[in-house]
Amino acid sequence: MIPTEELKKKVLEAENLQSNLNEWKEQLFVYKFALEEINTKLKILNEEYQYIHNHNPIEHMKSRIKSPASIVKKLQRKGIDITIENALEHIHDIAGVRITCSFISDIYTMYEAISRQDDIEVIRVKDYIKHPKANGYKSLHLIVKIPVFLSNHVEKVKVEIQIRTIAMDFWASLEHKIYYKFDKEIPHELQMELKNAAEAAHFLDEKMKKISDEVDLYKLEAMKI
Ligand code: 0O2
Repeated sequence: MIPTEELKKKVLEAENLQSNLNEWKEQLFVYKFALEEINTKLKILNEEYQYIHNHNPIEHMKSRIKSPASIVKKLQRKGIDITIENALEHIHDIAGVRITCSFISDIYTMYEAISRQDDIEVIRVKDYIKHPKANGYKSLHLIVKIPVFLSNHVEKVKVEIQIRTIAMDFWASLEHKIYYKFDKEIPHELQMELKNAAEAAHFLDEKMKKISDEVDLYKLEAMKI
């Protein structure tokens, strides 16, 4: 049984949190505009690439604003006081875009194209493809800052861009579900199986790229005839 005083404290904390979350919603609207700008930029890059190289580097794109409740959980996980100022400073993925590409080479094509844009400032790169996480997770994570032009000022807004292949994405979505199903304590045998699956996904990425390159060679040969 929870003692009455402790229970009262918990109810008060929950009430404070709820009122914080409602205030936060108003502060987060600028992230929506940042996502709209990034989405437009990525769409243009993809179409231009298709026009010039006859190939779409982006298979699909998904963007989201992190819910205030998830922001609070992440602050708690990091051991940081729950304030909107801390959220804006320490949570880098309040606005997030996930780009899914066909091939690993497309991931770096997109990364370079994004970095070349004058108004985008890349402030952090985590390359989990060259340096996968111990569980097998692979993806390229960028934190960028993009200016949002409001009526009386310009705000530089942080956006997290995750770029991965379809195979990496398949693996990550399943791993994410398993992680939460086992309340973040995945049994050792399953961890090993996931690691093997990540290697299989990487093998598939390399194999598909090889096949695609061979198809390009066939096309070139056919043009010579
Ligand atoms: P959710 O539920 O997806 O939103 P930092 O930015 O350094 O303060 P952070 O944000 O943990 O800390 O950095 P990192 O490593 O770049 O991870 C950001 C996001 O990448 C995570 O967000 C996940 O979406 C994804 N990610 C990272 N590691 C893994 C992993 O091992 N498996 C899977 N499936 N996804 C991963 P959140 O907020 O942690 O989670």
